[in-house]
Amino acid sequence: MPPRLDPDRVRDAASRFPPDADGDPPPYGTAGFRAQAPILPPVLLRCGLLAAIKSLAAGKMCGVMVTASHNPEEDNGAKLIGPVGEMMSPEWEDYANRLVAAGSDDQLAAEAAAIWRQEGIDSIDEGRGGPVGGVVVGCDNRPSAGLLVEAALAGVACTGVPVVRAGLQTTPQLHFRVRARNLGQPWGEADYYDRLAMGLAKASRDLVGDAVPGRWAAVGTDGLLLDCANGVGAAKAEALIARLREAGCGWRFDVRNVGPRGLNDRVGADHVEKQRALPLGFETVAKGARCCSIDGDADRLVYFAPDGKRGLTLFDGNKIAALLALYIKDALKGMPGIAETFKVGVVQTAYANGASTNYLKTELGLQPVMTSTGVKHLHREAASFDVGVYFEANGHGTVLFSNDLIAKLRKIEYEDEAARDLLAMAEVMNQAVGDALSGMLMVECILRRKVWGLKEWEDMYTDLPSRQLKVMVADRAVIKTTDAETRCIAPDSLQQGIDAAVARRKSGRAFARPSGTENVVRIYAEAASQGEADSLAKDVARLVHKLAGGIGPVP
Ligand code: 16G
Ligand code: MG
Repeated sequence: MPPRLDPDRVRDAASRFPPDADGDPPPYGTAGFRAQAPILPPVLLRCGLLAAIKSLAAGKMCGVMVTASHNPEEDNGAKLIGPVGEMMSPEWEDYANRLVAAGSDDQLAAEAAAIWRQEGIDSIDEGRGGPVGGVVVGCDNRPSAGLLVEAALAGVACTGVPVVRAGLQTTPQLHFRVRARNLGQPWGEADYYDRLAMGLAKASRDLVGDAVPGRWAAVGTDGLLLDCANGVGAAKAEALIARLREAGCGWRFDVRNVGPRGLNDRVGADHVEKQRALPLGFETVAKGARCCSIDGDADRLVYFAPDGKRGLTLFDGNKIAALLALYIKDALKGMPGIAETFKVGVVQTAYANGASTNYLKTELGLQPVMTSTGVKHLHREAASFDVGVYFEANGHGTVLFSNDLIAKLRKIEYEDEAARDLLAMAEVMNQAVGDALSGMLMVECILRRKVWGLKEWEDMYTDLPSRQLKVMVADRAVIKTTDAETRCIAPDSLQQGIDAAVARRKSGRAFARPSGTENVVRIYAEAASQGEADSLAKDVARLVHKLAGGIGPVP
């Protein structure tokens, strides 16, 4: 029977997963829905239903990932995945909000039918829509995942679209798999590990013609300690490492914080980046050891080295982006005459430390593009380049390669080593979304290829001292920003106040933006000294508190 929207099934499913009387449903935030798990079953039902409608409209597979990323274990959420492995467009975010706002069973059936019609699904024939895709549903390792996955599956079932239960997945794995499936490529979980392992073998030049012997062995650097935030990434990192071993890779990995309890609790990329503190379980790690942290759903990556005094040296998303961009620039030097025809770009947000932006400009001759916070914004911008590196300071990011460039590189790969290096990088770096595990392999590969320790990486540039604060407000929407969130246009006079505070500091820069995930206003400040960065952040926090209806004490 062809898929169809059965209003009775919608009503029936909605009555099995009714809205929670005590909690308002969350709005679609920066990266999907996130809330306390008990209020989410009706939201997941709606996400499943919407993904099924999207899949019918596109004639392709779509996905639902049940996760709340780096949030506490009691939270959960949903990330929706479109047919090219991308995050949903703003139009579909609106649809998602409409479905979630439909409180009663009848309202939901009516709203779903309206979207169904709006997308012209009844008039999509096999010729236009192609074969029906389906919806793949995955989840992280939160205890609430089981019920929420069932709710999502019930939503898909309202339409008769085929469903695939992917079980435990990292978010980037699920994005990768949706994209691969729709490109007609192998798309099982094992295919994900294969692609990364084979890509890495080529990137490290071990399995290609003019291999440098022993590249798989550690060159001048020891193994990597990996903090998995007690999340789903732990088991997946172990599976990946097992696949690397099979391929002959002898690199040493020490996988820690493998769960199942303590998800994101003083561990993981968010903790390391925001608190600048060692994750639990790393207290006795030797000074200077190469360590990295991923977050609860393994789409963020930061590196760090313990400083021997319970603190650390951080290698955040900007440092990772700089390393990747340098590697790409070096590869392009090996392709004179051709490289000039490629458009290489780096995308950052306002959180990028000024020193990183300066490095990209002055050392690499790149002009970084700034976007608003949130992977979807950076990803879209990066996709406009032939090679687009994007990273948020918090460790979300990847490197995208255009189809055009891949085709050009394939034509010359047999005679051109640099072309092979770039093609290998495109295999290692997840082309659907930022992926901590794939980023980690690429960083490891580059450090070994360059025979760099952390010291050399650290010395690429020195971050300006910075400080982040958050201000509790009654309604964060009173803050309105422009220019990729670098300037405030409301409330009145806030920006003038920030400008005056910045002008009083050497190399000062500061901004305030409403969070997309919590009801707070976030403040970022940097300056020539830590003291000035701290006092600048405090000044801006005071202004926001005063002009934007702050609640409680000024931070
Ligand atoms: C989400 C976003 C991340 C962004 C962060 C900002 C994705 C997959 N994740 O974690 O990109 O940096 O939100 O949070 O898009 P904020 O708006 O609360 O500062
Ligand atoms: Mg995450």
